[in-house]
Amino acid sequence: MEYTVAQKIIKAHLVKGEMITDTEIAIKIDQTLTQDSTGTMAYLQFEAMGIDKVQTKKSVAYIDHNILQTGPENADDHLYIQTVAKKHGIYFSKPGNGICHQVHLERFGVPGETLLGSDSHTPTGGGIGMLAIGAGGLDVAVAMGGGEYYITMPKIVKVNLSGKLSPWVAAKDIILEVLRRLTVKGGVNKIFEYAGDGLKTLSVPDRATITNMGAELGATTSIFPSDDITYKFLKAQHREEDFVELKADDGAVYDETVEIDLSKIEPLVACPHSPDKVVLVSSLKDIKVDQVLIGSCTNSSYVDMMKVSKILLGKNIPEDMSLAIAPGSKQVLNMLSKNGGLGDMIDAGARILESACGPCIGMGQAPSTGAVSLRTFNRNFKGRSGTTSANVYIVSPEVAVASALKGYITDPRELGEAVKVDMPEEFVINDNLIISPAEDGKDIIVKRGPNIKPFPKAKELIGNVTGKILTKLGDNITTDDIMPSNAKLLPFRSNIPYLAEFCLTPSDAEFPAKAKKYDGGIIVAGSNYGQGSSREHAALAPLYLGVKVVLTKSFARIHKANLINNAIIPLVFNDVKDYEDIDMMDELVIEDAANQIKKGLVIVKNITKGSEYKTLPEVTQREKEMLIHGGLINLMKNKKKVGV
Ligand code: MIC
Ligand code: SF4
Repeated sequence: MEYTVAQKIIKAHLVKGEMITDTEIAIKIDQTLTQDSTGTMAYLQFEAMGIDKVQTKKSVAYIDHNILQTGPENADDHLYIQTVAKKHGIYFSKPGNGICHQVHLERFGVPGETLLGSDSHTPTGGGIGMLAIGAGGLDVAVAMGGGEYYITMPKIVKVNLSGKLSPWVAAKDIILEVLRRLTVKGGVNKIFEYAGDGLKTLSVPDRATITNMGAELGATTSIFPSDDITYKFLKAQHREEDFVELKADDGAVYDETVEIDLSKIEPLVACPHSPDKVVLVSSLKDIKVDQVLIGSCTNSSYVDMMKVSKILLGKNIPEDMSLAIAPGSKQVLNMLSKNGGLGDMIDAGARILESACGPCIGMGQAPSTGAVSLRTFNRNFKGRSGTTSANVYIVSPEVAVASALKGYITDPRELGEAVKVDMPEEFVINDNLIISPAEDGKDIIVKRGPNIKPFPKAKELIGNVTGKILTKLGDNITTDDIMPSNAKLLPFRSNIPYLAEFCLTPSDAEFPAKAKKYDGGIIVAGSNYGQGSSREHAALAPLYLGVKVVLTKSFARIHKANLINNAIIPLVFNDVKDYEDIDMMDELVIEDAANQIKKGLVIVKNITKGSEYKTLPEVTQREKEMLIHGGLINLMKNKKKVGV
């Protein structure tokens, strides 16, 4: 039998099920990563399992999101994660060491291994041939405890790359082209596997930019083969012993194929407010830019930064331009500072930011009212920048820096001859911001700040489920809409009662008040509900507010799993026309809900309208049990087992 790269890794890690598309499988997880904004919950859940030491080959806890310390909350959470990590066998990457995905690629990722991360951009690891998947914190906690991870066996899409990128065209433009063609819902339950002659023209950072933004397609993950280019990258990181070659067998069968001729791609831009609103940069005329931000887990590698630095060399940004640059890791920042690249950026007028997520998650640098902001990031959802009226465009570093110099959205080909930056033969290695776990964590005391509140617990499903429609939403609602994140809210990621006050408020300001008044209820939405982040808070806050059911045209993968883990029933209309029949404040009832879920068809009665809708739970046998037992934690308790 011939296999693709993804199938080979899945086969080697398969613990339950068979590799049959659209059926449930469980895989063993080799490595986990967490970051601080989802990590506190994940570690609280891990502690609740009562396991002394993580059961993975390697688990790493990063601090990179909540780094603006305007009060004690974030620093308290950092201390909690640092001590809990030391106690339970987890490596700890201190604030300042960089963005989890960038650092993981540099220092920990291993081709052919599986990685589960409590962040939706974990697929960045696919750039070196890892099967790297984003998940909610509870799923990552279970994997740390040695439990398997369940997914629907995805379709495998071959992205066949031919030719070579033209000067000034970047890896970012390749993934923007895929997004343009397939949209933000085009990747659900799919793995994008890159192949073809064009592979040899793409470096590891290029590949990681592409797999990173596969998250914006809604994909389960994206992956590149592990080849000579991967070997050179690992060798330059002094990690050649981690290399294994991985390629698809000749004759491997893919479910779909996407053909991309790299030589035909031109500089692209995703317009406000969605990463799939992609057009040619050259088609946008006279758009004045107020702010340019370069960095994030998508485009903050050494090579990206050096390109930016070389383009800025000897030039000045215009007086009404704010340019800020955040190198992705301590390694990148250190190398730029040693070779003078950093000085050239500073000379040109750039503001240098800490190596962290920063403005990508609204932690500072919110643009001015109505501003145009160009970012090398991966998401431009409305309001995510911290300024609701801002217009955020997503671009490559080349387009970003050309526009920063000209003051208008600019095709970088206007700058003349393209700059060239080679991958270094050797990276500067200094891991003194990575703290190893204790040999024996028995005596380590975990420090818990007062901001850490217990997480809400779901209840067993008994009898009828009734509730009012608290809100009716459209298509592509993001987790940023459901549980907004910004510098003011991120410090409360371990305080669900506080966060719940802001649940769904960007779409419906009255939502928390209505949920409290009616003692919870039901959310109705269009397709791709919950796209974007892996934040479990987008399920925990509704759970706290008493939401029992979310009824939609379709769900995004990670958010649906988070709802089920927390026993909120995800239902999909059998006939999407029924969506039109429902109005806000209609009273719905699901009779004997547990039994209907078991049968796989749920009749939802609209008491107000006197009508009824056929809906599908679209859940596996195991997920049905979770919904009925009151979520994953209760099910594990009932079965006395880690992971079920
Ligand atoms: C994001 O890019 O939205 C985040 C912040 O990294 C999230 C995680 C979170 O909400 O904490 C993600 O992508 O999963
Ligand atoms: Fe951080 Fe932004 Fe990457 Fe999320 S997308 S991990 S906030 S840099």
